[in-house]
Amino acid sequence: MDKARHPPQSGTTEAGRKSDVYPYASGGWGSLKAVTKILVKEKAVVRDAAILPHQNKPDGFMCVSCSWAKPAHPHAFEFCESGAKATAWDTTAKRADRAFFKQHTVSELLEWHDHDLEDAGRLTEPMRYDAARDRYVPVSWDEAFEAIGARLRELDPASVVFYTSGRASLETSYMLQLFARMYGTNNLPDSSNMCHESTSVGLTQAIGVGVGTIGLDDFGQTDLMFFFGQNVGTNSPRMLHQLQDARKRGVPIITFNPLREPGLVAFANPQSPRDMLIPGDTQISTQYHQVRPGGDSAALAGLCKAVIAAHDEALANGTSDVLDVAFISEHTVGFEDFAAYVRATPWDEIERESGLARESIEAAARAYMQANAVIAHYGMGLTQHRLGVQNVRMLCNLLFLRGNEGKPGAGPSPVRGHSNVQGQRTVGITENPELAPLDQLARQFGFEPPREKGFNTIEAFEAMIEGKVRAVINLGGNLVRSVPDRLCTEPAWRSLPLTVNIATKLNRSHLAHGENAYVLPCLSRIEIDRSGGREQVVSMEDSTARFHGSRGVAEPASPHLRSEPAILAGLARATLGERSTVDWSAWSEDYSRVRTEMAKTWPEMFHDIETRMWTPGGFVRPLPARGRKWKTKSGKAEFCVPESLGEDPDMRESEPDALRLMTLRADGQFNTTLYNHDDRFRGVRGSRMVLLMNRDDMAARGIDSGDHVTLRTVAHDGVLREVAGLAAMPYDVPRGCLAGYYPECNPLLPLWHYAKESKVPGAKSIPVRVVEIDKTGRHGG
Ligand SMILES: Nc1nc2c(c(=O)[nH]1)N[C@H]1C(S)=C(S)[C@@H](COP(=O)(O)OP(=O)(O)OC[C@H]3O[C@@H](n4cnc5c(=O)[nH]c(N)nc54)[C@H](O)[C@@H]3O)O[C@H]1N2
Ligand SMILES: Nc1nc2c(c(=O)[nH]1)N[C@H]1C(S)=C(S)[C@@H](COP(=O)(O)OP(=O)(O)OC[C@H]3O[C@@H](n4cnc5c(=O)[nH]c(N)nc54)[C@H](O)[C@@H]3O)O[C@H]1N2
Ligand SMILES: [Mo]
Repeated sequence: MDKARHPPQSGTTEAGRKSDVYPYASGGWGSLKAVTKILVKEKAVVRDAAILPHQNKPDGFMCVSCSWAKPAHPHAFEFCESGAKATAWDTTAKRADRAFFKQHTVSELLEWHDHDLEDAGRLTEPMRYDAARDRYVPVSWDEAFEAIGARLRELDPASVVFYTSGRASLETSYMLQLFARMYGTNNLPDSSNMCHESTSVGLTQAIGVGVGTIGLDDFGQTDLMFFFGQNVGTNSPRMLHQLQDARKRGVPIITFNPLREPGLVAFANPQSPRDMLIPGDTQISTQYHQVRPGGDSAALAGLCKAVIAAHDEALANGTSDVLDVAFISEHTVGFEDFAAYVRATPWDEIERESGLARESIEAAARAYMQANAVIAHYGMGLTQHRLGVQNVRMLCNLLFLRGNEGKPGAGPSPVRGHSNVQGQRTVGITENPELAPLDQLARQFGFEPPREKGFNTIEAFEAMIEGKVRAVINLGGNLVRSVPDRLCTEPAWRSLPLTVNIATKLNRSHLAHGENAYVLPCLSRIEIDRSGGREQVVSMEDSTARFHGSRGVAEPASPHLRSEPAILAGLARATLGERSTVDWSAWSEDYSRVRTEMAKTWPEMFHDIETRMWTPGGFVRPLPARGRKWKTKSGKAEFCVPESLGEDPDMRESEPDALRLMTLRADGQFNTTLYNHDDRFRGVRGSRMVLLMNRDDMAARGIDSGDHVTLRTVAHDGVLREVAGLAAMPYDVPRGCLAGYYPECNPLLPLWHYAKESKVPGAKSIPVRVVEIDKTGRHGG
C-alpha cells in the first residue's frame, strides 16, 4: 500500500515542532489556495468551475456543508472554503466501485485511515457484505430491499434504530420518520443529539421555541454581538460576510472562547479583492475572553451580576434604568429569584469557575449595557458540556435583562452544524413522542403511531451495549467514529445482526459491520435527481429558520445511484407491505406529493411551500418568540436559576492533576469526513494526532514541544480509556485545559459523560490526565 496515500492514524506532526499559528486572517489568500488545491486533487476543477456559482443561490443547490443562512441577494460566489471543499468531495471523479471492492477485503479496509476510505471516491451501486469472501459484493436494489424488509419484519420494532445525520432534505426526513413510526418505533435519533440538542431543550424552556430567532436582517440592526464557543472561520465561514459588514458599521464583537482562535481574531474576505489588498485585516473580536472550558455559566453569571449591580446603583442614584424593566415585568417570570441568586454569588466564585478576572467580565458588561440590540451567537462550546442546557438558559438570562429577544437586531443565535439538521427536527425526526404530531399523523395516514419514547443517540448506544438493539438503519453519518467511548461502542456496533447504511461515501461504520450489512449508495444533493423520470427538487431549513428549495446541478456519480427518497420508499414498501396506506412509489416519483403531506401535517408552517420554497432568502417558519409570544409552560419568557456554576462533578478538586480536554474540529474536516490532515488556522499541518497545550502545563509535566503523550480519562467506572501518540504543541489556551481533535479523541469520552436533560455528550470537557510522555517520537527535537 502506498504510504503517502495511507498515512498512519497516529503520525508525527510538523506542528509538534512549530509553535507558529496561522499568521493570516480567516478567509484571505490561504483560503483561495485551499479551495484550488482540493478542486485539483479531486480532479473536479472543470466541473466545479461550472457548479460552484450555483451554490446557495435561490435557484441552485443548497450547500452540503454548514447550515448558515442563504441571503436573498447572494454574493456572486456565495460559497466559502468549507463549502467548496464539500462540493469537490461530492463531485470527485474518484469511484469506490465494484472493482474497488473486489480488490480489497473488508478486513483490509478496516486498517485504512478514515481519510483514505472516503477518498476512495463515490459509492456506485448497492452492496451487501459477503462473509465467506470478506468483501462487499454487488446486490440489486430489489434484492437488497427484500432482504432488509424481511429481516425488519422479523425484528421487534423497539429493537430497531433509525439514525439520521443532518444532511437529508425535509422530504427525505419526513418519509423516514413516517416509515419508522408505521413500522412501530420512535427510535429516531439524529446528529443533533450530539450537537444542538441542548439548544432544543434550553431555548424551548426559556422562550418557547427550540431554535434561534434571528434572521439576516437582524445583522443590520444589531449594536453588539457575542460569540460563545463557536468557531466561525472554520465552521460557518459564510457568516463572516455578515460579521464583516457589521464590523464596518462599528458593531463590537465580544468573544468568549478558551482558545485564541485565529479565525475569530481577524478576517479578510477572499471574494473581495479590495479587502485582500488592504494591509491590516479587519478585526473581528473587539474583546476576547479566554474563559475556562465549561466556565461559561459562571462568566454569564458575572455579566448578569454586573448589569444588575449597575441597575441597582442607577436606582439608588436616581439615574435611568439599566434593565429593561418593562420587558421583564410584562414578558418574563423568575427575575426576582435569578437576581437574588446573582446578587448573592460572590465574585471570587465567578472568577474561579470562569477563569476570568472580574474586570474583564465588567468590561464586557459595560459594552453590553451600551448596546440597545444584542445578538448572542453560540456553538458547541456551550452545548457540549454536562451543564450544556444550563449554559443556554444562562445566555437567555443575560439577553432578557435588557429585552434582547423579540426586537430587531437582538436574540439568541445557535449556529447549527449540518445543512439540514434543524429542518429534520422540524419535520418529525425525534425520539420524543411529545415533540412529534402523532395524533395528526394518525389521522392523516390512518395508523396508530407508537406512543413510547424512543432512543436518542446516547440511549441507542447504551441499549446496543446491553444487546437490546438488533438493527440500525443509517441515513448518513459515521456513528462508530462520531459517538463517545469508541472502545465500548464499536464492538457493540459490530455485534448487530443488521446494519443498513445509506451513504455517498465509504466510512468505517460500513466496515465495522453487523452480521448482515448493506451499503445503499445515494445521490448527493448537488446532483440532478431524475427519480420518476423528471427532475426532482427538495427543501431544507437553515440556521435562521428559513426554508429553501434546492435543485441539483451535477450529473450523478453513477447511473445506479438512487435518491434518498427513492431508497426509503423501497425499504418502506418492502418492510410495511400491505400495512401501509402510503403510496411510497408515487411519493418517490414526485416529491411535491411529500410536500403536500408536510403541509397537511403543519399547515401554518408549510402552506404553499411549492412556490414559497423558491423565495430568495427563503421563507421563515413561525417563530412566536420573535413577536414576544411565549409558548413556554408559564406563557412568559423564563429566567432560570443555575443549579451550579462549577461545570463538572467529575472534575472537582479531588483530582489535582486532571486536565479538561476539549475535542474540536479543524478546517480540513467536516465532522468524521477528513479532507486532509491540516488545521490551517491553528498552524497544524500533516497530522491530526496533536494536542494543543498551555506552555506552563507542559513545563510542569516536563513535556517539550513535539513529545508524544498518552492521555487517560479520569473516571472511576473501571474502564480504561486511553489515546496515545498525541504530539504536544504549545498553544494559547488557559492553564488546566487541552484541545485535541474530534473524532481521534473520542475513545476518551465516556458514554455517560453527557449534558443532563439533553444528553449531548460532554465533548468539550473530558477529564483526562497525562500518563506517559514519549520523547523518542519527536522529530528534530
Ligand atoms: N469546516 C467544518 N465546518 C463545520 C463542521 C466541520 O466539522 N468542519 N461541522 C459542522 C457541525 S455538525 C457543527 S455542530 C458545527 C460546529 O461548529 P462549532 O460550534 O464552532 O464547534 P467546534 O469546532 O466543535 O468548537 C467550537 C468552539 O468552542 C470553543 N470551546 C470549547 N469549549 C468551550 C467552552 O467551554 N466555552 C466556550 N465559550 N468555548 C468553548 C472551541 O475553542 C471552539 O472554538 O460546525 C459545522 N460546520
Ligand atoms: N468528541 C466529539 N464528538 C463529536 C463532536 C465533537 O465536537 N466532539 N461533534 C458531534 C456533532 S456536533 C455531530 S453533528 C456528530 C456528527 O456525526 P455523524 O452524523 O455520525 O457524522 P458525519 O461525519 O456528519 O457523517 C459522515 C458520513 O455521512 C455520509 N454522507 C455524506 N453526505 C451524505 C448524503 O448526502 N446522504 C447520505 N445518506 N449520507 C451522506 C458519508 O458516508 C459520510 O461518511 O458528531 C458528534 N461527535
Ligand atoms: Mo453538529
